[in-house]
Amino acid sequence: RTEPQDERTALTKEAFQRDFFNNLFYILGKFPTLATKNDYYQALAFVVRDRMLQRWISTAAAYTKQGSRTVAYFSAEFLMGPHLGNNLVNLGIHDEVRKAVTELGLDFNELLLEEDEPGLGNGGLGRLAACFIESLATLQIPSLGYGIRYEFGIFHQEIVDGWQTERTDKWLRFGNPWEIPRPEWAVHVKLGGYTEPYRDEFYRHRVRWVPDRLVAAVPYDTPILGYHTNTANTLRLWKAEAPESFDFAVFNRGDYYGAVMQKVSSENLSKVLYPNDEQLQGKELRLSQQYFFVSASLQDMFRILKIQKIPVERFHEKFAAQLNDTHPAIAVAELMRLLIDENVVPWEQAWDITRRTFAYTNHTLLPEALECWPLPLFAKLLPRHLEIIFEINARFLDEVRIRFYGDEERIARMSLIDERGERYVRMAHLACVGSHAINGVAELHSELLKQDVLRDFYELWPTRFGNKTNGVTPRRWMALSNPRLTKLVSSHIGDEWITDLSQLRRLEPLAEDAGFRQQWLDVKRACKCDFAAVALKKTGITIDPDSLFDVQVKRIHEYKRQHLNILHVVALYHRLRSNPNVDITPRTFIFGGKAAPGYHIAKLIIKLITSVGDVVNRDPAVRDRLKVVFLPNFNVKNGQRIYPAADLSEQVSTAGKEASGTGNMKFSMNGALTIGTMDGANIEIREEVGAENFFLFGLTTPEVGALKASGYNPANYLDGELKEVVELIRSGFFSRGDAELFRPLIDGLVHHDPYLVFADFDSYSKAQQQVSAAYQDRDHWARMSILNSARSGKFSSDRTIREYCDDIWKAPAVPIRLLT
Ligand code: 26V
Repeated sequence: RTEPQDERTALTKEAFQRDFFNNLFYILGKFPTLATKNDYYQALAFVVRDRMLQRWISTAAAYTKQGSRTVAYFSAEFLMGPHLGNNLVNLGIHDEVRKAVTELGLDFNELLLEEDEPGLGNGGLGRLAACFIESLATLQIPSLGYGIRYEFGIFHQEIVDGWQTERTDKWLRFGNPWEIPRPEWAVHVKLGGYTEPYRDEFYRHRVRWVPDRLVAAVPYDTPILGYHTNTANTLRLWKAEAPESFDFAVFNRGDYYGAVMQKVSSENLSKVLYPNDEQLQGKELRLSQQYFFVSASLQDMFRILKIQKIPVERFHEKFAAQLNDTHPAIAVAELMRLLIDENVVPWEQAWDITRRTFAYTNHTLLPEALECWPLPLFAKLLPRHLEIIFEINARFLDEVRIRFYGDEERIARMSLIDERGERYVRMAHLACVGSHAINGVAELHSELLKQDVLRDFYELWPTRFGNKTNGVTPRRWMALSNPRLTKLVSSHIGDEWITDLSQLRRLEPLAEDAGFRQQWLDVKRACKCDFAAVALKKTGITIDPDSLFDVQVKRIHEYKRQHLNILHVVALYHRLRSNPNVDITPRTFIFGGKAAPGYHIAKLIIKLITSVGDVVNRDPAVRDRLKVVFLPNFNVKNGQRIYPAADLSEQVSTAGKEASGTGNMKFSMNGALTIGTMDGANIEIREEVGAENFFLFGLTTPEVGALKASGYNPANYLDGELKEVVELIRSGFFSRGDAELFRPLIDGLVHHDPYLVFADFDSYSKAQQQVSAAYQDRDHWARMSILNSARSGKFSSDRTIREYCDDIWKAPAVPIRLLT
């Protein structure tokens, strides 16, 4: 019997209420007087989970029976954000459940906020993975997300005295109702030790890897619902545990305490997510994490082949595996090892299977972000993989040698091993060589990959390169986070836009409808009021919902140029102080984002933002016309409240540095206008919404290159307003007279300015004047805002995933019939 008991799955308000109390009693062991808000949240979560399980089991049964072609999305990060609201939306029971809960006298939104979000990612790359698996489910594509179940996700940021401080993210503290552990499918992952050749029972030459450590990988499964479909796919995250059966005594004869310590250290593997922009090179634990989840996932895929009775030689027909950046690139060597050493597949055939299985997405051009592992470390942790990589490299370089006769420099550049000094394994090269498709994440980025970072590989295999412009899911980023806008839009064009975002185009004629424009502005204002309440609660700062909300939320990084933004804030302040009656558009500058804990300049940028805020917000001469808010702990949950409230989206990276950006898309969908450079997906957003609805500024990528080549000297730009701004900061005006505090930041700009903040300042400042003028004409602004949203259809992750499916994965949809 696969039939569920229908009293646990009925979709009526009465059933929701009854099951809610049953869960409080039977699962949480509480009664209302003692129940906390979190207990109520969990009781509700289990109401919803019960209603997902039939879909989940039906989906798994269909895929197993049909042996469906399956996408395996390999990612070290999945930045899922809270599940409850999204599951309610995708099940189509959001409003009914809200009513049921409200009727019980509980605050529905407050319960949703109780969920500790799984912040298992740093930013764009991890959030992209989350949008992708949601789109895959909505498009009914069989797929598995494979990653790590970090016990501690991205750190929690607090602002103390204007500085960022980090606290550990204890998201599992109260348990996680969305996951089901599957210890019966645990696998062993080997680490360290040595290799030795031997002859098997058929006298064949084989290699044995004798590890010095084993770690158990236990899968924890979370269902990922498609929107209004029966599909519920699986996110499978691995937790590291000490293996039960491993005989440590063999390796630690008599050393009982040593063996116990090894057990403890096994569990460290999935303990914590590394923040990016952190010096990772040489961090053995990070490489261990990568290998841990990749090996566990590939072993899991072999297990699935076996139960579906598919021979290992057909691995690539069953699975398309996507490498989300180079973090899982060791998969190329691991699949080779599993095929050759454990399944006795000959090298040539194993290599063919491997290449047909993998495709690689690059997410950054920043040279410091390209992963390289010191050879000695690699050899110590993964001795067998290093041998396999040497063999892959030898064969690969033979191919290069023949194609580019005599070009030894090219061979050194392309080698999987960097041998210019200390030797390193180059993970991006391993990913390229082991993949049949390679892509960037926006048009410009994909072009720059071909011309720049991966140029040699492009010259060798031009047809393998392509572009897949990023997208975001309209379910979370509109339907869930902006119910007012959703209601307004659906009342005019129906609700098909939620799964076919191009239909938003049907709003275009309504931009000319004065009544609609007023409704549009009313929605925006209501979202701004909501956010103002959040900002007041979290920062104590009162903001005016009628001011222009100018927002920059993203990781803090020099290339993203939050300092360009704050310099402009200081310039406006300076104008106001120099001429108190100057007519300026009232603005609220909202910042949010985390700096990597070891990235000192990024942390100093946060301190500068909060310090400027402290002065500007309190100065009576400003008369509240400018406010600066740094909203602590920017994460998915906060993002859901910020994007709908924004008037202006700051996308101001140095041209050529931001691979794509995805926040830019969330803003535009929700009716914010963009002030931005010709970078990443900004270019494509501008192309879609029209140049007249976008505030462009700054140097282009070729101009950046030319300026740098000609010997950029930032001091040449230090005149006029910029000079006064810099002097004001330097003087200690924003640091209680401490002229030293911001010195590293200011001196860095004046003498080096690697991201051309000064070169772009003037152009930025002029574009900001156009923004201010445009905002005065409310009617015109409303038109532009509507058109931004109406023309954002391209940036649905459904479109992106369709392209991956058609061009790379060749994975057809498999509709699910519910088992009854
Ligand atoms: C990593 C590191 C590590 C060492 C120091 C500097 C550094 C800088 C960045 C990174 C992260 C690289 C991967 C990443 O998150 N890329 C982001 O991917 C998004 C999704 O494709 C894209 O929208 C962002 O533009 C891109 O920065």
